[in-house]
Amino acid sequence: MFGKLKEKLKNWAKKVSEKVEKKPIEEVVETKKETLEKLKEKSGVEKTKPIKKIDIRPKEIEKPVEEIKEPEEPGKQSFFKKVTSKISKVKITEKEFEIYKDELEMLLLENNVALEVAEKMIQELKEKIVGKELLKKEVEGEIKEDFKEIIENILIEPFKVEERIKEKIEDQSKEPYVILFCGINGTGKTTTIAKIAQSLKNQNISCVLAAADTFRAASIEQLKKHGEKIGVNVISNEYGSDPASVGFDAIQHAKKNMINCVLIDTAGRMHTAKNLIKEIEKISKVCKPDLKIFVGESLTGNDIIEQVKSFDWALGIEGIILTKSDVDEKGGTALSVGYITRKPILYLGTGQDYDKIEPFDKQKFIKTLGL
Ligand SMILES: Nc1nc2c(ncn2[C@@H]2O[C@H](COP(=O)(O)OP(=O)(O)O)[C@@H](O)[C@H]2O)c(=O)[nH]1
Ligand SMILES: [Mg+2]
Repeated sequence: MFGKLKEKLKNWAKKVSEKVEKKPIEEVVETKKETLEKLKEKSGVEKTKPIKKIDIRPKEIEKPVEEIKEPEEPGKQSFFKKVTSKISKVKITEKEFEIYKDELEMLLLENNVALEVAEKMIQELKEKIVGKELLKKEVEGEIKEDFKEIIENILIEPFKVEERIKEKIEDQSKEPYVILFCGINGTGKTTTIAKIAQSLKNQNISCVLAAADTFRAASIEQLKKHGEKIGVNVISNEYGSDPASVGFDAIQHAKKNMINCVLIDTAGRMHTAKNLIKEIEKISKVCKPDLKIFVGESLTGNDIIEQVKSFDWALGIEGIILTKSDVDEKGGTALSVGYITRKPILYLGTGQDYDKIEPFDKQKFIKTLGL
């Protein structure tokens, strides 16, 4: 899962680190000179005086030695050693960053990170790293740490769907919690509904499924089959019947039978098909869902952003499920879609079986990227 982005980010950080280490000697000398100049300024010694005559005690050095993170024996470090540990530091200049930047941008774009997000990541990385004094061996780790922080800020924190359902059960309104699923054909809506129904059942939350995809051949049978396997009722009508009324019937069934949750399956529709988008707007108006979830494929790349924007515009989406992340080698979609839409990713679909769904976890995602 997401192996390509992980690999590429790792390689990039390594390459930058190696290139910085192999800086032309003049630049390293420059850095040494600068560091020394600073030290001299701090200590109030005239620049013309030879270095060996500089008389400064450890307390006068700008940063304490501990911050340099060089292994040392306490109390035994000579003044000379302290100076050399300082001067072995490197800095990535703005000019250098510009050279590495293009490669980073390319690898992000190639791995489904949208341009807007790639640009934001690069800008933030630049602010964090350019001009920062680092020991050579620290460069790679610093880049990874910076990426981690950047991604943490980019992704929206998801909420827990079960908790929302439980809140509604506890407020004793006797109304079921209704979730409407939307998205284009074949993304995995029906399968995801079955997975969520199974997961809710495991948590003693009762649910009923509404077969409101009355359009696609065999869709009703598909949902019924899932219902039978999981042991959950499916409310359906004829093919071609009004999907909003199927949703409505399922809600009535839930109210009558004290069922906690209604999951409404809908027909896939292209986000560009205005009449079908109108149809799902009607389902939403009739069924008044507590939660509207967009289901999209992790593999899709930039197109998913256009899809979710259209559904959001028509319905007001509150969360996203990314399916097929198990077969997504890239990983950038997850990074982009949440940031651009400002909607949280709630779950990742990780396979075809009922248990192959995971609540989206930012920290876990960051770890998957090797950061
Ligand atoms: N590998 C993988 N396949 C999935 C996942 N979710 C759904 N699928 C498959 O995607 C195909 C389409 O799913 P379906 O639920 O019918 O999509 P729908 O048209 O949106 O309802 C089916 O073959 C599913 O088994 C997933 O997370 N991983
Ligand atoms: Mg379906």
